[in-house]
Amino acid sequence: MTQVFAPRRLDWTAVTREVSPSLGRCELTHLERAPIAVGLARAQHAGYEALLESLGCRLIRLPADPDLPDSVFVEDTAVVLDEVAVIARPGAASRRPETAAVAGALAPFRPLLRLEDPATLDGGDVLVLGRTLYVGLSSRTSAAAADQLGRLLSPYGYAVVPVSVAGCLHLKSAVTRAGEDLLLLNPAWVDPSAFPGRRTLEVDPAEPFAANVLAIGGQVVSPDSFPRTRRRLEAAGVRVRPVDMTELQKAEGAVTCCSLVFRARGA
Ligand code: CIR
Repeated sequence: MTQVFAPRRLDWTAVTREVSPSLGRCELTHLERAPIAVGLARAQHAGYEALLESLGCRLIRLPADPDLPDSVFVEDTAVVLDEVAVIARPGAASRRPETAAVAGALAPFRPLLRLEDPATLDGGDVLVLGRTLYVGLSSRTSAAAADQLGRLLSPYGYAVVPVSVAGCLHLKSAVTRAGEDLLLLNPAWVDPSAFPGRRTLEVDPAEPFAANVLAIGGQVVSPDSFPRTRRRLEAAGVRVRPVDMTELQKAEGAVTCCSLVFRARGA
């Protein structure tokens, strides 16, 4: 019998960037420096990219830059919405040159807006829920950036809500979207009452870093080092796609940071 395979639907575009050979010199805020096996980091990153492809993402892979240790963490360089993309001004000065290549990759898809000096913002601090952007006030992202973002995006119908975050690098270290109407969060790092009217699920207390998951088309990508939180997600009806991320985690990376995923249109 002839089998007919439906062509895989590529509903999403995902910008990624190869792991830099200098990843071991990454910025660190809350973790002690530990040796990173760059070859293994590359292999794990390739596994992450393959998983995104299997979830329906068309990848745009930017080349590694040996002078930019953290450039694999593309999420921090931009905020991509349906109408526009905002190029960030990362809080760590060493990371600001990362934005040029990402802006070049996004330009065919979205009109570009830019955050300007003195505002600083890492994309990891921006949680988009519908027409609301929750912006974490962290060591990387300033209140001035939340103000500027609000001014840039109000013409497009978006509201910006600043959120206090403590004990972790970014807002999205503490809370991410795990489904249409479900937030996964670590209440030690962000106050659940900052998200009124939203259904929330807490990480297992033994896995404080597990709140960062990447939701794509009804499934979530999550590091396989968080089995307890995975069980909580599955009990809540969420389909989890685990991925091995140990080396990027040593650089304070997580699953959302390694891509910019947006609805495919334009170009
Ligand atoms: C940094 O400190 O900027 C990098 N080593 C890690 C960035 C992780 N990005 C993210 O969670 N969005």
